[in-house]
Amino acid sequence: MAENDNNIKRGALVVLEGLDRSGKSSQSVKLVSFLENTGCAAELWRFPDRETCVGKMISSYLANQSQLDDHTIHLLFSANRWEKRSLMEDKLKAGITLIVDRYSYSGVAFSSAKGLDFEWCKAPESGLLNPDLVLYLDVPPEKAAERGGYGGERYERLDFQKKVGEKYESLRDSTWKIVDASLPMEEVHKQVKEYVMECVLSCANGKPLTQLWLQ
Ligand code: Z5A
Ligand code: MG
Repeated sequence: MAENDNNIKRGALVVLEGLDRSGKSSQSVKLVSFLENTGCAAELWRFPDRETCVGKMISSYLANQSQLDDHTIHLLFSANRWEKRSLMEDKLKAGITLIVDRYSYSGVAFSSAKGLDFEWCKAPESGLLNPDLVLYLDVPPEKAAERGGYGGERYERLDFQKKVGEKYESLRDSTWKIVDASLPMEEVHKQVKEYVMECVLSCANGKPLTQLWLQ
């Protein structure tokens, strides 16, 4: 795909990011059903996609059932996105909006919080599809830790989550909208769907599909 693809009428690529337990998966599900109810074609995607061969290796690592070098797991997360890139492009061009639960920003924020070089972490993500909108669900790590299920997988520690939050801050750009995710779920949904509707309409009217972090 050329960098300056025509102003094609297409679906929107919407990414949800945020600390663990910030509510990304809950809001992604609500968004897709809201879009479907308004007659807009939409699909729910998530990374890691644990169904592929690469995804199964990631899943075993996250559950502490296997050990991998930090660089290796970083590249596996990235490969897991690359293996889905052309399908994502086809869906968007077919007019389907993709609501994506975590993307490249999680990859860079988590790996650089472990101590890997920030720019090195961004490099393998370069050339993936650029989201039209990144919804960052902003919640203090202490508050997220009080929510259900925290502590089960690798990375779910308060000190580490604070570092991840700092790395996310360095990744913000003009596609990001910061959402107050400490509010009750329905309030968060209200904010999120307004941003998404505006984005879906602008993509339906025609918008180039661009690539992430190209030099
Ligand atoms: N990772 C990485 O290192 N590199 C990469 O490239 C990628 C990921 C893509 C697995 O991710 C790990 O992989 C993750 C980053 C790393 N780190 N860890 N650990 P995952 O997406 O599979 O993680 P998860 O198990 O789905 O958890 P999560 O995403 O962190 O949670 P969430 O989706 O943000 O939250 P939720 O499941 O919607 O809600 C959590 C709980 O809070 C639940 O009980 C809700 O009912 C409750 N909740 C949600 N919203 C609210 C509000 N507003 N108020 C009160 N309670 C709420
Ligand atoms: Mg989730």
